[in-house]
Amino acid sequence: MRNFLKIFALFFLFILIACGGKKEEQAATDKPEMTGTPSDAFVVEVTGNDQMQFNVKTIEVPAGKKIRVNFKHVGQMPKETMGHNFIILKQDVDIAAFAARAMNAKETDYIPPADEQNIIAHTKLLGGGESTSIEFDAPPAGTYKFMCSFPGHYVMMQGDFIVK
Ligand SMILES: [Cu+2]
Repeated sequence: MRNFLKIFALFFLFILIACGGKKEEQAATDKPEMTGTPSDAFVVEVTGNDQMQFNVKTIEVPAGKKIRVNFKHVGQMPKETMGHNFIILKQDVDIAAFAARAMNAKETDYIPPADEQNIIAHTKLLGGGESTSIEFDAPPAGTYKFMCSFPGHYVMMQGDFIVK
């Protein structure tokens, strides 16, 4: 009987410790989420894959809002051969001409420095499994082009970014 009580007490202690540890762990992982992004941003989830495709052809966002784009490369290929970025161009920019200039800008992740003025927002270049986030103010209402500027990708990897 004594032994039984001892074991029971040990068991009870073990549960206490286990639960205590779990609670602490949860609190630690909860923290970044609570202090992370401002809650007023409109969130858009975009992915790119090894088949050279975005998950969306059209993105609609509200005007006058802060926009957060969570961008993830859901493939496995490295960024040297299947890199993806997410770029929103200003309205008067020719997407084919921009893509042609971008091809020569490997050192800057295919964002030509001289073209920064033609871009509303862009992410860095990702390889398979990587992800990133950007935040920016929604441009004035209208339809914009989004694209990936990795050489040859824009033909398949583009769509409309609509602000209304
Ligand atoms: Cu791409």
